[in-house]
Amino acid sequence: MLTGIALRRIDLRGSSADPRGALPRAQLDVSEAVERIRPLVEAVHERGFAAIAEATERFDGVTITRLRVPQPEIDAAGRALEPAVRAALLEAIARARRVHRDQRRSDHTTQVVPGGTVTERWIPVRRVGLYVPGGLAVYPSTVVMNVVPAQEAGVEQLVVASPPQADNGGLPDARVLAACSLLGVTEVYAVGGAQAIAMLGYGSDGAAGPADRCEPVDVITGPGNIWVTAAKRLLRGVVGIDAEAGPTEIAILADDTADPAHVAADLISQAEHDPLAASVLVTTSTELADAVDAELTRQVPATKHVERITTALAGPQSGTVLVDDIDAGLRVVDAYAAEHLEIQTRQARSVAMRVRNAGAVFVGAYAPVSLGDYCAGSNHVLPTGGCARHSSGLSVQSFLRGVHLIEYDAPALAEVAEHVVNLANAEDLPAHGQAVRVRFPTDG
Ligand code: HSO
Ligand code: ZN
Repeated sequence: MLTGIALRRIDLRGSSADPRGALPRAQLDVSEAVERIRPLVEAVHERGFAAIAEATERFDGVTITRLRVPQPEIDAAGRALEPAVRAALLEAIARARRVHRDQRRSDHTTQVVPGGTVTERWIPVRRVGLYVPGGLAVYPSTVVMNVVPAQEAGVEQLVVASPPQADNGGLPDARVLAACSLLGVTEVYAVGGAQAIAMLGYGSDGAAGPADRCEPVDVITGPGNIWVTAAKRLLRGVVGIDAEAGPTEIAILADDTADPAHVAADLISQAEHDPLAASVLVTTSTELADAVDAELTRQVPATKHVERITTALAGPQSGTVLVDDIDAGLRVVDAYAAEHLEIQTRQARSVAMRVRNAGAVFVGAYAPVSLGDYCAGSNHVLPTGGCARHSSGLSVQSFLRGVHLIEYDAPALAEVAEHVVNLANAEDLPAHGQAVRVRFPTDG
């Protein structure tokens, strides 16, 4: 028999101190994980398939005889997909496509002076590796969230990697393969964890001849557990990496107008991902805080994944923070920089517009995080662990590089030559100035 569930309370009322140190936060040490994962990443770099197969045996309990999923398996998964899930995925794809299509950027030329222009070209990277996790749950929706922005950015080669499932004959989950099929992704590898990130970053030989090898990619995106996150951090620089997207987080800023049943359901929804998931309520109302605890006590036992959810809600990463007013609440949520932030207050939109740090902001009573997880059109690959302070969620921009095209004619260069020479001399780099002067020889 479960006793009551109450989120740990942190009372910041009456305090004007920086809330940062007082907030719930997971004790994840990615830097330590980086050191633990380094030998595996190096082994994949050096020994390719053999090292990937060993790691897969050890961590996934699956013996692999090839890396790549044969096309007929992807097609078959697409055909076998349940109609209701197919319809839902197609709706999710259509909505995500509309939002991400609007993110596309066009080249822009600035005329700096007559005869001198700078054009910014937006060029997609050529080849990307999209990681789709498959541990406690399987994530066809994450295929959508990775693939749609890459396609809208114009990336030529999209590669999906997802862990082999013992109960699917060593293939990735059938719904993940089906999502690949719906999106037209043909290059799929049955490899997960840190070994998948290393394979994508360095490339690898395969077991079944040249058709089974994986060429290195230019950018790796997608969420994952601490090992995947650590491997991505290790590979940064070898390839481009999106934001660190680790165990999921939800923060809810609520006042006394919020419905405690909704707040509790939303906190539970993200706790369902992982015992390390974080659910944080920030509120001006002790009545709401009490009512949410009562709702958690009522709702949690009725969920499918009671243990996982209870562990997440009881962990040091979860809790209720009491604040004096919405201004103080905004300071707390900015300091926390949640992956997902819900605003359930009076005038929710104007409060939301004052948020500085969050991966995505869900406004009002009818925009729960789970809408954004699947069907809002927004992206669900978002920065966690405070990274929303400096990083954005996945978007078309994640797959583009802005490249300047500099075009000056002779008079335009001549006009600014003296400034270049003077700056070059000031930096004691006179050959820089000379490279301009040489174009304008003077007599004597
Ligand atoms: N909340 C997760 C995404 C997800 N939820 C996928 C369900 N499926 C991280 O944003
Ligand atoms: Zn979710």
